[in-house]
Amino acid sequence: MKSRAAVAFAAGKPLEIVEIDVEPPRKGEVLVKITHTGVCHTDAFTLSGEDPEGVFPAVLGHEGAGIVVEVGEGVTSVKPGDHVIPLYTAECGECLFCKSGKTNLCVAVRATQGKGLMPDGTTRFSYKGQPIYHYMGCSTFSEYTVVAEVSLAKINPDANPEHVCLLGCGVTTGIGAVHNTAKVQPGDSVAVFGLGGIGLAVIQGARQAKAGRIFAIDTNPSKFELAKTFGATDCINPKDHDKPIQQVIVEMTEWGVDHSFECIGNVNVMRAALECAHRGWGQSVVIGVAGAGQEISTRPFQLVTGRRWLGTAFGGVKGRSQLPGMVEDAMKGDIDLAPFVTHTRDLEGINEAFDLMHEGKSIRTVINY
Ligand code: NAD
Ligand code: AHE
Ligand code: ZN
Repeated sequence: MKSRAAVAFAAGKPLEIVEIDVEPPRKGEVLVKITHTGVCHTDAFTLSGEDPEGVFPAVLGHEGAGIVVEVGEGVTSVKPGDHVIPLYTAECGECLFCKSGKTNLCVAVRATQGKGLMPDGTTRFSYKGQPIYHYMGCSTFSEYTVVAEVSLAKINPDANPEHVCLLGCGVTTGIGAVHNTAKVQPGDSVAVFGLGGIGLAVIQGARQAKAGRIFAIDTNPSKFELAKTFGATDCINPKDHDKPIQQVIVEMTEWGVDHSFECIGNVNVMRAALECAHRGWGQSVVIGVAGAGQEISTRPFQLVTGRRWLGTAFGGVKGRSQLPGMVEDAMKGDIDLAPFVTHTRDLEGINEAFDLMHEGKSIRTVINY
């Protein structure tokens, strides 16, 4: 079939809106009509050429919501008409990782997913006879996409897709990082570095966890107003200080914060986030994705004296078993998604969505097909 898609033909180039060919779903696969998709910083990261797994040409996008159109052989958990959220972290329930009960990092389709391919090692997308690669197992920048069955969460059809698409990545990642990774407790102090969709979701999660002081840090002060409405108690622009930001926070708290979260993808900020954690027990969660070849460092003494460095993918959330419940939470108002959607555009406006992100003007632009 034909599908309108925003194709990344090469790194560093704007996406091109073209009509691609989409093959039917094969065994264990599902054809999904995407109705809405967010644009996450990770899409921009991969488009920039910094992603070691970035392959081109590709259909990017991984923060979507849609409706099942057709299922391939053997698919039993979804049927045409079901409302779904594609998952870049699959949940097969059978692999070592799923069975461990310790992690959401299912490996069922991860190897081929990282190469831009379906689990059988081929692609369902082409343009003028040339293959187009998939992305993160989702490719939500195409109106019709093919996804592995294990990479689909079936959700309440009454949910607002313009909002719950954000549970496909950003909001789930931030809220999950607070509850599943850091396990923030009532009264704990929290520092959030980077106030985009991820950082603001961390703040929302911290408020749910009844955190005490919540420090919101960004070099763009226009983010502070929304951060405060989500629950930030102190907003800090590192540019307003001569001292390193970790020193500023340690001085404001005496010994540092109980939890810090890096939501930018900057390895220097990751160090600052670790070093503002409380002596003896403070922990720092890396959420941001850093470019190829970049590494984190700190004095080992920071760890010797009791700080812990953690990381999280998709907030530790198991997509098929836990995401439907988060959609229900959003429908009840326990997760507030509306403030994240600062802009909406049609598919033709997708490059503008990237511009708004880079200019610091948006939290999330949602593409409405
Ligand atoms: P975003 O671009 O919307 O937000 C980033 C924020 O960081 C912006 O407000 C920006 O002003 C701020 N910032 C930039 N440099 C800064 C600095 N030096 N100090 C303080 N603030 C600074 O991005 P996003 O969509 O919120 O994504 C954030 C990061 O999280 C990205 O690296 C993305 O790839 C990553 N991410 C990771 C996961 C995961 O599962 N681990 C999931 C989603 C996104
Ligand atoms: N491909 C990159 C890593 C990218 C990365 O870390 N992705 C996050 C999700 S970002 C969502 O916006 C993630 O979940 N990683 C775990 C996984 O299995 O992909 C690289 O460095 O190769
Ligand atoms: Zn994302």
